Amino acid sequence: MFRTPGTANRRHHAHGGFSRPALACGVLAGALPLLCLTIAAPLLGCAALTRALPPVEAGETVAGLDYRYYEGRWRSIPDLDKLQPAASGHSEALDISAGRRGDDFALRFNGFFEAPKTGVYTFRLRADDGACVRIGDRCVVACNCGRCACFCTGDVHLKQGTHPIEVTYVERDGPEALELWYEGPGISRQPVPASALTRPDQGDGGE
Ligand SMILES: [Ca+2]
Repeated sequence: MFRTPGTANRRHHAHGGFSRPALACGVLAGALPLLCLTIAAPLLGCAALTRALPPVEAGETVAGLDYRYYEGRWRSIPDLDKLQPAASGHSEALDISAGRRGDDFALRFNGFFEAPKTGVYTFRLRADDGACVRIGDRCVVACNCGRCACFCTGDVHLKQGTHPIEVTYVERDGPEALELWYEGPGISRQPVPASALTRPDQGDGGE
């Protein structure tokens, strides 16, 4: 049974059970950055989940994701469009070891997510310190959890096929973590496997 679209960005504790409603603690990113917070989807310009996103023509793809790495000290995910990456490359999946140091960096992963069937997909995100997942033009889930072990959850209605995915991540200090789980039509809750993620083939043979 899948939840009704439009209930994006709920917050759960890592070991099961619902926390207080997400909006009860939803604030703009950065306002209280070290507390466990869920960012209300509308505040991030997230579209209502009312229609299935159509797939895109991805062309030739290979396994993995493209990433860009940024250095700086931020309390929440910065506007990476305004920043120059310090490095870039490819990763097999959402691998934050692409960061070149332990603290004060951000990563942006881009590629494609393969939806094997049309339906509602639920994504569960845990990030230390913060992260945001976009699919197509939708902000699916975002959290600015700091060091707490909670998952933020969001839904997106996808048509079968290939969809652009972007995951941004920021690490300020202390431990770091990024986990993305999903469930959907015919898919039980599990970490998003590398096999569901691809990137454009840039003629490097996937290297
Ligand atoms: Ca951290």
